[in-house]
Amino acid sequence: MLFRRVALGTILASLACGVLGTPLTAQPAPRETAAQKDARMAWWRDAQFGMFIHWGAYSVPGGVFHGERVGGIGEWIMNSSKVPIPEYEQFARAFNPTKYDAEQWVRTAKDAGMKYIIITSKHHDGFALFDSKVSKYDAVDAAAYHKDALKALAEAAHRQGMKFGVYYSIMDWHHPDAQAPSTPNYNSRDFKNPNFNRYVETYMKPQLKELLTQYPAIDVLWFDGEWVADWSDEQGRQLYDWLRAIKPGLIINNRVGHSRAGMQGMSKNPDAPGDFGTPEQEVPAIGLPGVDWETCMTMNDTWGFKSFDDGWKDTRTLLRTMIDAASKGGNFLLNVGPTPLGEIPAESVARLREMGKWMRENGESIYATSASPVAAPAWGRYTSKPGKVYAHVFDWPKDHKLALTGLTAKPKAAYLLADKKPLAVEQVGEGFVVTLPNVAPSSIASVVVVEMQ
Ligand code: H79
Repeated sequence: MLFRRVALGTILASLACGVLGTPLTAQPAPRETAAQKDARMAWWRDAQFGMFIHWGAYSVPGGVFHGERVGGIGEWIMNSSKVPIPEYEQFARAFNPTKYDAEQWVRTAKDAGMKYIIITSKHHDGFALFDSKVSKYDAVDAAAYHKDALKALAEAAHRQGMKFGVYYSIMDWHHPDAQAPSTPNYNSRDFKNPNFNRYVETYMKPQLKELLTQYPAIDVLWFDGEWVADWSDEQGRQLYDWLRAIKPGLIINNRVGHSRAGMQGMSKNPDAPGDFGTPEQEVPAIGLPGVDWETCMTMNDTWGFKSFDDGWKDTRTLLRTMIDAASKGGNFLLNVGPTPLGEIPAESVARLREMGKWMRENGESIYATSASPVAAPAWGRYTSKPGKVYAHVFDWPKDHKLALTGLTAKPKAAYLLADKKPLAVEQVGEGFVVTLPNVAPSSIASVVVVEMQ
């Protein structure tokens, strides 16, 4: 029976091939055991820390329209300033990043301790950074650049041993079969396009197939803009299955479906498609056992470049946020918004360098760790690995006595990751206390490794 179904699927696929050159019929869902899912998710769970890149036509105005500074996030300028489509296309035309150095971007991410990169292949504005054959609205055909900006980064990531993924917006403010007719209220939540399915079948799916088949390694698909009225969990499920049939090892976020619970980012419906939840600009209060998630966050107050946004978080805040996410079992996807010329802003580079310095010394307490088995202590956060608990001390106790709050078993040993020198552990009442040296090795987070029996 199985063989008959496969054969029928192949016939349908080849029929669709004849029309569009790509098999666009739904494939049966790949069956996956829990162990197979664990194997597929393994690199992502161990990676913990990645770079998000928002780059596109919106980087050109950089938050300024007709000489006015525009409020809100930079990549939403088309919607915020109600820019008519032909006028917005001029930003795409002007996109010409002559200073873009893909190898350098990857090195910057790698030196920061990041293990993967996710870049906007197409944001809500519809402009694609890659050379799409089903569209002229891309960096090759519509922009002065005339080059595939995504391919260079995919290749550089591949060469430097970094995992690589792409963001793709289901919502498309430029496509006539998607949200374009809603102009200039592109984000109207009740607008429906009777031709939306044509956009899905002849544009979005072919573009996704191009991304999955024409680039060295697309390890993650990171959807967004899934809240449009024309999308549903059911369509998301079909798209998820179709993508995994093309590339079985692919990891796909939960915004492929339609039931995200606001900016908290987890799916409302437990059967919704997707491999991981996507809290945006926040770390959940507690993690959920068995649920994968990744907090994405900006370094200032925008994703896409804004020339005048100076709301930079400091390195300490950024690192502690990453540690907080790790302590609850989540990844941290930290954003940069390169300039239209192709430079990662100096403020971002400086923070990434400092984060890299901390990660080189303390990465063992982050990579491949699991959520803390006990609640967060008042002085910082715990992460864990088999046989080890990592105590991330944010606030160095004045009496140098660190109470290992929540730990009920007697530790075998304790030492600072910074110097590996053994520290005394004593039992006080029901709990255990580590005697620390007078001076904290790090003002950001000093890591005490607690070895358990
Ligand atoms: O790409 C970046 C932003 O442009 C995009 N996501 C990140 C990764 C984004 N951030 N904020 N928004 C989009 C604003 C969208 C807010 C809402 Fe909704 C859309 C409010 C109501 C509809 C989605 C559905 C969020 C809450 C409910």
